[in-house]
Amino acid sequence: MADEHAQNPEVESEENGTDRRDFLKGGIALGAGIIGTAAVACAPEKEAPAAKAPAEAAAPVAAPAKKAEHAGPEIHVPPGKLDDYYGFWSGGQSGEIRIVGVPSMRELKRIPVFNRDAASGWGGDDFSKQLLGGKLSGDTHHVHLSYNDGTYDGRYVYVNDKAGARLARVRCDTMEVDMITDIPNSQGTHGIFPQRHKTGYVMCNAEFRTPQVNDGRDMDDPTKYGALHTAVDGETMEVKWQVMIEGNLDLCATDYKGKYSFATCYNSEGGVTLEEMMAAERDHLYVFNIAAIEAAVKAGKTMTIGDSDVPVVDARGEDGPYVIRVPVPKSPHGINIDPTGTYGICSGKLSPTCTVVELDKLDAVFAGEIKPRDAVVAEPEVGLGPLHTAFDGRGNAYTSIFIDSVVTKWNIDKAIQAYNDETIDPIIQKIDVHYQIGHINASMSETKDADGKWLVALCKFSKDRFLNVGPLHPENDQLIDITGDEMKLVHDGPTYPEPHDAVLVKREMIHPSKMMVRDGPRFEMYEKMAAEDGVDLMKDSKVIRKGPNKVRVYMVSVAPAFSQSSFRVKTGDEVQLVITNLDSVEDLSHGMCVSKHDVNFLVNPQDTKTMTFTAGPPGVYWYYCPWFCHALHLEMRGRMIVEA
Ligand code: K7E
Ligand code: CUA
Repeated sequence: MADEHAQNPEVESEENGTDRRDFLKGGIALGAGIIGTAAVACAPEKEAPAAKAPAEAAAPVAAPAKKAEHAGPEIHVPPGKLDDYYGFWSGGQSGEIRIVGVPSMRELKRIPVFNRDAASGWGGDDFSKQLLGGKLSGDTHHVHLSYNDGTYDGRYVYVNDKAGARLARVRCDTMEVDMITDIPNSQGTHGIFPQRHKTGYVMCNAEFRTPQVNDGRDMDDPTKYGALHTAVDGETMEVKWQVMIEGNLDLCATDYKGKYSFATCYNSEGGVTLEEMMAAERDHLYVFNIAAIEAAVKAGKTMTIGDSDVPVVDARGEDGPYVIRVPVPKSPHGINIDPTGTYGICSGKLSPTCTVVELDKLDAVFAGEIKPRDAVVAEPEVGLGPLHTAFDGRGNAYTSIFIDSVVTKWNIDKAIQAYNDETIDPIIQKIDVHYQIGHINASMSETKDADGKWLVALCKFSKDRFLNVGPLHPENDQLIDITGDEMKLVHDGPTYPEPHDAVLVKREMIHPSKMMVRDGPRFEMYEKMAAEDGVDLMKDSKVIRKGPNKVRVYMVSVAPAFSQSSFRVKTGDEVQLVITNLDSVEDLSHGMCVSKHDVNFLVNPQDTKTMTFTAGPPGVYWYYCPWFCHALHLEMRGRMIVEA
């Protein structure tokens, strides 16, 4: 049996598919047992698709009439041809961002953000070390680009670090991080979303409630805990203001007009244990009124917390001018705004439903004319464990269903009709994904230009889909063609754990530079240093003793040589290497590696990099260019002579 499996994994899929696809349902039932009433929200008998035999569940729920086979767009991108979309993937625990070409699903680049990257030297060179402040890990979940007028402006990519409560920015010309901002008074910075009417705020949610101030007080009194919804200026990366709220803030979204931001809230109970967090049947979608908050900040109706001088608006407790709470079934997760900006769709997670909120009704809610729940216009049942929703620009929504391991395609208008007419079924199709899908996104889905071509399903488990590579399996990023009436799975993409979210951006919108762009905070740092030493970074080659134990070494490189074939320092010296790559040939990167000193960094064409280290015991240490750059690449080296 085992042999047979090894040789024919497809047979195994067929045979054991049921177990594999359904194993988490058992887990949930168990969890529900512990927490009592939670069973109601996800009782299998309440959820029709789950009760079906797997083969049946896999079939479209509303079987569409037989149609001519839909050909679909070409997924194969031949050698030498380019993809249509840049996919920006968060790297999860790897702390990075990845650029993936879509539809080929080829990984094109990794952008180190909160991690140490040996290839580029990120985390080791002086600039990144300063940005990271000594931290070398992070947990990136959500990647979003800067906007103008409802679509991407091609300038920045923002990404959160849940572990360190930070927000980083990548510039799209160099595809490097230029700024990182610490979010004050926060832990578990999770959902982020930039404003979409222009490059304004990037809103950041704190998922974990903590004592405010978190300095040892109130540790055993969770009623005094709070969480912050934070506005960071997307241009300057300064924290502008925060709103304090009583519940956990999970996913984040913004509208298309610049009026509102949103946060899903699980644990409105304010619990600190699983049982406490799941006690109530309802949680909330928080809606933040940005103009009202700005007015309060301007009028000084704010406080500060601890050492932070960021103005904080206290909006805990009742609905008011700053925030309203739309009741939704317990423990919601994703909040996604449809491309027309009309609806916010809140995915149920523990409830098999998506709650559709009509955004134009929110003004009336804030005015006290209608109740928050009156803004809900639909609540379709989509499957067990709905997490996130994407859009095709044709009125359809695609929700990732974690427990059922499917993507559910449903029609928003029909769901609204079905809210008052049970005979209408808004569900168009459910397609199996492999397995346990988390995020989902469609091409341009988070913009008004959603084009309904490709859907990416980021599956948390790959199980039998790839060769066994040991206990840690790859994730499985699947590509689905959504151009036709029916979704079609067209590609499995193994990825290193753990992409959470991805956005797909038309390639015309992104314009990376082939040479380093010599501006921004990194170059300000180098120019200041060079000015202090009277050095021209683009031509000078100098060894400058800066103190009894401090040496700065300026060098330039042109393939296949460094401008110095040797330099001298003393044991124990703090040595700072400043290397400029003068080559202006596309793709001609050099680097600097110093033998036995843990010094290794990349210097791209027209770039400068610096790294600081301590010179070791007396002796000769070869430094060399580690990037294959020339026929004489191996000769591109010199001696660091360390004297006693
Ligand atoms: Cu759903 Cu961190 Cu976006 Cu993961 S979160 S799935
Ligand atoms: Cu320069 Cu290898």
